[in-house]
Amino acid sequence: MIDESLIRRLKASKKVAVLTGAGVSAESGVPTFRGEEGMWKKFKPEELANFDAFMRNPDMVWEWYEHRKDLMSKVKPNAGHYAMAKMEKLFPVFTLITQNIDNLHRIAGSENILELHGNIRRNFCINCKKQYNDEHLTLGGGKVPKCSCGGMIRPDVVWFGEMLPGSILESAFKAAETCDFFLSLGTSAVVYPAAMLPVAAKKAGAVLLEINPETTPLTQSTDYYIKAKTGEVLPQIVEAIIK
Ligand code: BV8
Ligand code: ZN
Repeated sequence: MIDESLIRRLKASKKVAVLTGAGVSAESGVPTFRGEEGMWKKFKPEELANFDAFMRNPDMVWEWYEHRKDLMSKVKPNAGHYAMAKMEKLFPVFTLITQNIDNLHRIAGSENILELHGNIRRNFCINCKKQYNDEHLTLGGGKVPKCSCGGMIRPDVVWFGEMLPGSILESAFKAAETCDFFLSLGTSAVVYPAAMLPVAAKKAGAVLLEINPETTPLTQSTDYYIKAKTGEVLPQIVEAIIK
């Protein structure tokens, strides 16, 4: 049962901001990073999601991303993504900040999306920065593709040790620091600077809700913590606001 006061305070909000993590896509079949079945169990982030690993072994890193591109092209948004898209229409100001690179929020119909860690459908040449969408590349060869200038092409995602896109991060902090209500959904809240956003929102006076089947380092600072899957509880929250 969702806390009455949570719904009342959410309904009364004019500006809402949301941070989503891999947990929101788990019910679509996209493996998370740090959960039990998490991807990082098999790989270490330092081995794959960083520029040095790519330069040391471009084909291996590229092949890992081809595997994830293939997986993400086959999955569909789940009820949690659709609930987020509906929620966007219920508030005068609604900002969806995502750490996910799987494009599922966009496919589910969300519009105002800040992609903090990039998007796996996009790629660029490390030499001349020319952009290549997946449809411009022949995937599946397991070999890093080459740009017309001869440079290697990499996925347009933020690797460890890399800066997040400046203007996107700035807009995310602005949304967090000016919202009335902040939802932290399906994230382990351990990757920075994204993990600073819910804390910044709380500090600026927002009501802070976390939805996650596991507690996280953020849980103790929340106003509300719902121990549940986002795909199950987000539609109930949208239902309750519309009523
Ligand atoms: C940077 C790449 C520095 C794309 C990823 C302090 C300040 C600044 C940086 C740091 C800092 N401390 C440490 C750092 C370095 C590092 C960092 O944070 N390390 C951590 C691990 C300690 N940060 C960085 O390197 C960042 N860059 O700051 O650069 C800099 C500064 C100046 C100049 C130059 C450089 C870059 C961070 C981005 C790294 N890229 N991915 C890709 O291949 O995917 S990170 C990776 O983790 C993903 O992007 C993912 O989005 C992100 C966060 O993970 P989550 O989304 O939370 O997923 P996770 O599996 O962890 O958790 C899932 C949760 O869902 C779980 O809690 C689970 O219980 C829950 N769940 C499961 N099922 C459900 C569910 N919830 C709801 N419903 C369900 N059904
Ligand atoms: Zn190039």
